[in-house]
Amino acid sequence: MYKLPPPAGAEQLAVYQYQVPLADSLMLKGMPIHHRKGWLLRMTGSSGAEGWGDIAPLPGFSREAATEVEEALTTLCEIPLDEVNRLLPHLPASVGFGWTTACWACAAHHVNKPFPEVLSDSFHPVVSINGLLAGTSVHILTQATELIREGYTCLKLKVGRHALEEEVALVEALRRLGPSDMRIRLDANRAWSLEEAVCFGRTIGPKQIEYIEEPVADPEAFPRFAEATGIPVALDESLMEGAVHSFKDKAWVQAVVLKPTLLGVIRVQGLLQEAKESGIRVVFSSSFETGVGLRALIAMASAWGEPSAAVGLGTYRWLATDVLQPRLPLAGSSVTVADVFAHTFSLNHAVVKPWNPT
Ligand code: OSB
Ligand code: MG
Repeated sequence: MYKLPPPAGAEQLAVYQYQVPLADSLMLKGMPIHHRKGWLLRMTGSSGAEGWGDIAPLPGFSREAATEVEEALTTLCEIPLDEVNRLLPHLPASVGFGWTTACWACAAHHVNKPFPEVLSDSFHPVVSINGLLAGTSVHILTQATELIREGYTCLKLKVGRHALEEEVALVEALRRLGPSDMRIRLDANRAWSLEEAVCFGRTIGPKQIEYIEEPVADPEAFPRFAEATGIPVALDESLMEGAVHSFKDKAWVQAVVLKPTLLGVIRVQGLLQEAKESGIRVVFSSSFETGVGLRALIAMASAWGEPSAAVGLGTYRWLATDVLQPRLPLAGSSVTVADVFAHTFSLNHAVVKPWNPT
């Protein structure tokens, strides 16, 4: 089921650099960012086939710094392309993601198939998306009203950022706003102590709460949180650290949040296998990639994900401008996969420039 990229027929690699403005500033581990910066790879094959990849390390979340990405890109530009796969385990995660997905996209173009078909013999034709809520309470309620009107049935709320009582009130307001079968995902990004998390969890109760990502600073306390509150946990940051070993007999783990830009493609494939063996859900999610990266994530989610798990691709609305024009057709609560891959686009040269090794 899982294939590593065959760079067969890949002949040429070109690298670009981009900087796109955000519509709303992003708070990443307490640091505001106003632009998304990254690199694009263009792989060209012997048949004229072309595939693009997005390399978008996320400040505060990715392990690699921009200088390490540029070093790796310099190496990619210097060595024969058919030697890159051997290096894959040693490349920074975001570079491995960009490289692999550019190869897959090029292979898809070469055989004239939609991208997801390169990953699996069958794929889900429609992928549903969780609406992402962040910011002030007023802003969150405005966003939520809009998303519910657009048909979103799964909303993800960032918590651990404001006073506990305010966030309890927010969850209760969301329950009143949406239909009774609407699911709510929470994400504390480890902001709470166990006492705070348990107090919050007991006050809101498990109704409609699908899971909470990373409730407390210490992953060892996740099972105690779940036991005390009845709210299951999803793993995100813990996967980067390898803080939780094996999912067997861990009933408190509801899902793993797979972010290929942060984890790299090799690790994602290993986690998929492990999750499948343990009956744990996988939720493919973005790390604020551009349209190029999101296409690849949609391909992975539709080929390898579960049809019932809404994916974490609600980040696209944060980009005020994309590297692709026109933008991807990603406006509603679900994506029709065929539409995304039928979409022809050109590069938005206002935000993308050629990049050369230094
Ligand atoms: O904490 O889940 C996170 C994006 C980048 C970095 C960290 C996170 C996120 C998301 C992705 O929230 C969007 C989603 O999961 O819906
Ligand atoms: Mg998270």
